[in-house]
Amino acid sequence: MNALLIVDVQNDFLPGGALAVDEGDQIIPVINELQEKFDFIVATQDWHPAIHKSFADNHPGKMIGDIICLKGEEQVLWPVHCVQGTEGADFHKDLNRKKWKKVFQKGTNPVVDSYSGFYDNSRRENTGLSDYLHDHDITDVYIVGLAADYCVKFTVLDAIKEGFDVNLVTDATKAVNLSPDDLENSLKEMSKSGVNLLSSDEITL
Ligand code: VGL
Ligand code: ZN
Repeated sequence: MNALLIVDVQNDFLPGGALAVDEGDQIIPVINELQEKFDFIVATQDWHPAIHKSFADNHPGKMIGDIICLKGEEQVLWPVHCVQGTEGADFHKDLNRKKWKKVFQKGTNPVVDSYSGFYDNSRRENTGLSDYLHDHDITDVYIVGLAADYCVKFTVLDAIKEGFDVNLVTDATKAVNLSPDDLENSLKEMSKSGVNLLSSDEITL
């Protein structure tokens, strides 16, 4: 059975937000149209406490984009974003949520970041997403959302590791591109791992 997995389509990742992804809003109508083709839809939500250690502001003297070591993992420092209960953490108002079965929140542990919708970056904790999909006999996952070079990429890679057939809908994702070739490199990395890249109009279920 097929599932649509919508990653982090939240105000802070959209134009005007704290960690805005260029043209991120362009994927909203594409995702809404795509939702009509699916019966099983779940979403992830970046959901940080204000004291989260991925925020540059919580490291005096450090700047956005600096890389530090956090609990043994390389950590990019981000602007304050997706703080629990704030408008920035909310889903975009035009994103249709009527058919969503469940939202999986991530990044709640203040000392570990969590890009993937399945596991935190240290792989010690999981969100329950994998069990939830397996329990509902989901075999094929179609992934959309933000950002292609961070949360979408790591969600895709984990979905493959968890045994799903994974499709990335390329016109329903956009990248942060801290470096200009981040999107291209991410697509290459995901392809090597076995993701199927396709555009939304190619999806006939
Ligand atoms: C994300 C950076 C920090 C994402 C979340 O959703 O891609 N990126 N937190
Ligand atoms: Zn985050």
